[in-house]
Amino acid sequence: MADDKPRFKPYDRPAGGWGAAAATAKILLEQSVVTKGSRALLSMNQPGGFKCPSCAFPDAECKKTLDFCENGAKALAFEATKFRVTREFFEQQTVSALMEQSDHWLEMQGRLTEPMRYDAKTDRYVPVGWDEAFALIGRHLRALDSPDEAEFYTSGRTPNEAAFLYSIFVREFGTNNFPDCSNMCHEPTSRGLPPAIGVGKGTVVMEDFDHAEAIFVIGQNTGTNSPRMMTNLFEARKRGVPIVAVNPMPERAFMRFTEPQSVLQMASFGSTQIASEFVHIGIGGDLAFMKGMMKVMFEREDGGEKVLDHDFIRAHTVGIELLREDVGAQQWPDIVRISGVGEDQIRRCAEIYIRSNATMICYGMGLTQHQEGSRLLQQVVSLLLLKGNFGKPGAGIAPIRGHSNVQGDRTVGVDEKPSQAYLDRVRDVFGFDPPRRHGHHTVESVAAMERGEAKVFIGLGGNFVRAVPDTERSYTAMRKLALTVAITTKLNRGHLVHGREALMLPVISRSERISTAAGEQFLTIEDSFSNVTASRGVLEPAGPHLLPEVEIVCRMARATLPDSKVPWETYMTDYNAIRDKIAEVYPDIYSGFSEKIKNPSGFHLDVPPRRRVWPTPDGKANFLSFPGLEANAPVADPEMLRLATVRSHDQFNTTVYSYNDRYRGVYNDRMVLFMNADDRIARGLKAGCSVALETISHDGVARRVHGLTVIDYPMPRGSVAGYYPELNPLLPLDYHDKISGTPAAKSIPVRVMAASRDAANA
Ligand SMILES: Nc1nc2c(c(=O)[nH]1)N[C@H]1C(S)=C(S)[C@@H](COP(=O)(O)OP(=O)(O)OC[C@H]3O[C@@H](n4cnc5c(=O)[nH]c(N)nc54)[C@H](O)[C@@H]3O)O[C@H]1N2
Ligand SMILES: Nc1nc2c(c(=O)[nH]1)N[C@H]1C(S)=C(S)[C@@H](COP(=O)(O)OP(=O)(O)OC[C@H]3O[C@@H](n4cnc5c(=O)[nH]c(N)nc54)[C@H](O)[C@@H]3O)O[C@H]1N2
Ligand SMILES: [Mo]
Repeated sequence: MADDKPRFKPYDRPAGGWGAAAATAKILLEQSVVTKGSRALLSMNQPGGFKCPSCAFPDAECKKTLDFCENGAKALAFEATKFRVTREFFEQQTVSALMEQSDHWLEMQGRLTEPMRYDAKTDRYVPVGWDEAFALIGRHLRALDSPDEAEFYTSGRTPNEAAFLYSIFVREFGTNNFPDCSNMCHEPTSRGLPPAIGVGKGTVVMEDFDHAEAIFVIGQNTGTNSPRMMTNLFEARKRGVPIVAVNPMPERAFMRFTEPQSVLQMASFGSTQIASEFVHIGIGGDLAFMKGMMKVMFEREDGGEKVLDHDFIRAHTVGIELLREDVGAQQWPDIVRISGVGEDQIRRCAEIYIRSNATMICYGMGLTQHQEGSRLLQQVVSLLLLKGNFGKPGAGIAPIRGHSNVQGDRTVGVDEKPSQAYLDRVRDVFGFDPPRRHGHHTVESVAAMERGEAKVFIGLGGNFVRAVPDTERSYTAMRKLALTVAITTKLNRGHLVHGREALMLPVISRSERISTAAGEQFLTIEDSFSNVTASRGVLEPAGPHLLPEVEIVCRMARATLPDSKVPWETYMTDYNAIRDKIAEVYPDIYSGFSEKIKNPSGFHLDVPPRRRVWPTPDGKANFLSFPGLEANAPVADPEMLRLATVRSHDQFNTTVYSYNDRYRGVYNDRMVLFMNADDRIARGLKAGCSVALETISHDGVARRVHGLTVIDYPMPRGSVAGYYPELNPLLPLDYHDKISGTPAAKSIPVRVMAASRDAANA
């Protein structure tokens, strides 16, 4: 718990700059890794070094001698920490006692050092040998009535080599049950974009920032979650490029930012206003906002002006008529009411868009995590298509991915709905018949556990129970399992909420060296812009008993599949042999992998829309229809507020580094509710009072979170925000995007319940 009183003090300094530099130094000190951490930081994102374990934003093409940010340094410091969780630690406390500790406390205990097995008799984790651990996994998996009774989760820090082998192992075992962190994240990108442009990835590369004439950043907190992208926005701003930030929270980095890489700004305490246009959108208002922009464009066309790229539309697209009809039917008062944005500002943004010959639209969870996230993204595509913003320098769609290799994991086979063509390739390359029926995504896997149909859960990284919706329900579901396995670096809630038997298997992390019988090995990852680069750890592993993720996957496979057709022994030691197989399974994008990866800055995986080639069924880019203005089902309840669950500046997903959120001015507390003062007053609440939130739903389940301190914050009326994962109990499992299954974590309908005596207005 927080050790001090909660404090709210608006942050009046720029984001980045000396504040970030001071924070970086403090973290290295706290984790007692100043020398080791600083040395490692010099290798991070440099040729011959390792890839930052934090976000998926690409490297800066070696332009900088240092390429990391405060939050990358944080991720590294917490990975390289001197603190250790040993067998003595587990001797001293039961799992039930550990359950009482906060997520922050669990994280602070340090790196796991040896494999552990849950002992039900003593309610403690006890040491287990690696061989015994793999044998236990093999026994459980082989005992299942059907391979579909197992769920194989992946979190996006896993490198390509481990993820590829995992996907082969699980398919040879016989299921496509691949719940993945991406299912809660950019799955609307993976599922929504292919019908529109033929690929489920972004279409921009780093150089596009240098050629863009306008940049929209929608629903993304860049300064906190992809800080290195601020450098690109800063450079673009210096060139006079308009930057439109669309967000219900006036995130600090868009307002004022000091570029830590700029000697001049650092020396002069200067800062730059990054957003030339800040659009203070209501939660879920983006569809209406974009339709408003399109309406302006069609109106201008009707008036005889030429604002659309007609040549592009004629040559490359189908379906504009339906879009035009739908947009024409939308009325300004509705657009303004639902978006929460004034008509004049929407017209101004449309003007910026019309004048620009090359526009990039970047987005994050503020767009994906809605009930119609996938279809919403298809309208981002429509907006871009209207001006031919694909396949030219400076233009395109830019989903800013989360985990450092989440995109790569999907590319190399972690996919619960694999294509038949891919399965044919796996069959031809490996000589076994992979299962053809589709498997479970994350939400479906929790439902399967709940029904008692799933028996085994294996987590290759991540903190599944804490990341998924409906916390209590998910805990109960998880506890029904026969075996849970966590392949992991550090202690988290997912190890404490476990099956009847449980294993904790510690791994060598991204920043650490991997040596096998065949010598030192490197790994590869794919960033948000589809660049594949090598990652070589430089630090000694956190302990002598840790194993690389690749080896863990190979040994699970050997223990489970005695008659396997795959040479696991070879892959365990020689990672080039794995890359050769990746090249065979994906010849279109990965041929010559082992050669190409020798290039110090890696190589780019082909994204056909960059060449104006559309791998859709009709070979065209499609304007897909999504009538109306709402990205979430309207709720007829006058008390309703839309809740967005967001990240603070001091967390990485479920990992809580501290209780502060510097840029939003929150200190010593995460149980806060950001609310517009008028919404508070309208509910008769005092500033700073404590409230409970309750989800508005119709399934008869009461979902409440108590003890939230109300903070008067510049939120649009009707929109509130608080922190993930503390507020996950409010997110119903079934409240998700229908196409992708992604939980609508940014638009939970809630009502405020006055929770304590001081709540009523004085
Ligand atoms: N330091 C750090 N870096 C990270 C992570 C981390 O936890 N910490 N997580 C990584 C991962 S896995 C991911 S996916 C990314 C996440 O990076 P982001 O996408 O930036 O994640 P969030 O904090 O969830 O919030 C996104 C933003 O959406 C806004 N928003 C909420 N609702 C709406 C809406 O209806 N419309 C619009 N336009 N905006 C809205 C919020 O105010 C917030 O600014 O970051 C990655 N990088
Ligand atoms: N309400 C709400 N829920 C959300 C979100 C939200 O915005 N709101 N965001 C969603 C999103 S975008 C995501 S991506 C998910 C995140 O879901 P996950 O990816 O499951 O969660 P993380 O917190 O990133 O996982 C952290 C754990 O990964 C392990 N780990 C760290 N590094 C390594 C490594 O190198 N190898 C291995 N094997 N393990 C490692 C450590 O044990 C650490 O505790 O949460 C989702 N849930
Ligand atoms: Mo994510």
